[in-house]
Amino acid sequence: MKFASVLSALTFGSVAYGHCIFQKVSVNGVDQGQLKGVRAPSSNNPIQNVNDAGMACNNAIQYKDSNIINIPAGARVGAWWGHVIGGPQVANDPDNPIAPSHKGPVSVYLAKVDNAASTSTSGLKWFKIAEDGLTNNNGQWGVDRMIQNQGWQYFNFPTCVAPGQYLMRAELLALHSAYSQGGAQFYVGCAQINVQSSGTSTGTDLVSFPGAYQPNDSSIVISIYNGTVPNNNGRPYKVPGPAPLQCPAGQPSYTSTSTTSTYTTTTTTQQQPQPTAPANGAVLYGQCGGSGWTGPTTCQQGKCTAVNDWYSQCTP
Ligand SMILES: [Cu+2]
Repeated sequence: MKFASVLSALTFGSVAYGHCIFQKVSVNGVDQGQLKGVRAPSSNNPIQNVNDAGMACNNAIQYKDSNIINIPAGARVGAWWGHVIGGPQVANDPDNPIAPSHKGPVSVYLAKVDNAASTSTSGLKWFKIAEDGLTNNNGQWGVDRMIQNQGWQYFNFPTCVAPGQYLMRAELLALHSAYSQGGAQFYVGCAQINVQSSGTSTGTDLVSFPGAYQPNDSSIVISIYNGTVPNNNGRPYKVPGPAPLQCPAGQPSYTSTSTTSTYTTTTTTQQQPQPTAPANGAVLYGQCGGSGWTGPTTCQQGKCTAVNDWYSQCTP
């Protein structure tokens, strides 16, 4: 019946629209501002062709400024996703920050650039610095943790990344329709950052976007559901792309001793920031606990407050 088929087409269409856009960054709990230092499209449509040029930093960029976000190596960084620009599309939008059907991993990559505000996004060499895939025991994905954190995809910025400017690429891979080739949905966006660090690494396992992923990659063409449980049938899930950068053990985080950082990018002879010796407890806004955390559990300043199961932070 014609009416019924139109109706089901409409229903199917609306289901597919629970997409999202990467649109801001936080550094050690400090929100850097909506659309500040990021390159964002106005469309929340995914990319479904891994060879699309937009796999680097998305297509049809609508929002772009010349801000460059300072990130001290070792910081707790957040990438914020919303259903549309600004977050909810309607009041109590159930698809904000993304439709919960969109199970899958989230990742972060960096590419070293001369000028983060002006660089082209083609031809860059990227390395992965963070990923959050599937925890098998409960079928929870990186996307689920992002939703629990009100759109924030949190990760620890590696301590050993060399200072200077980078594009930081956030990637969210939705696997709900990934059972056939071309069904996986990639959401990507880039931020313009300046790393403050005493590290020396400019990455390992460098890849290109597009190029890093194959259309038939077993992490990209996959049925994640066992009945109604999205647990990949109890099997581990390998997040696509290379392994995240591993820093040598014992490298101290870059910490600024004052609230206004003295580090500046405008001087020609840059002062190297001096890493402080590992002190007693985490710095203010630093991480002080959470599942899997092996760092300090006390605070030099403030008190250690649990944000969620995975992250506790020193707050004033
Ligand atoms: Cu979608």
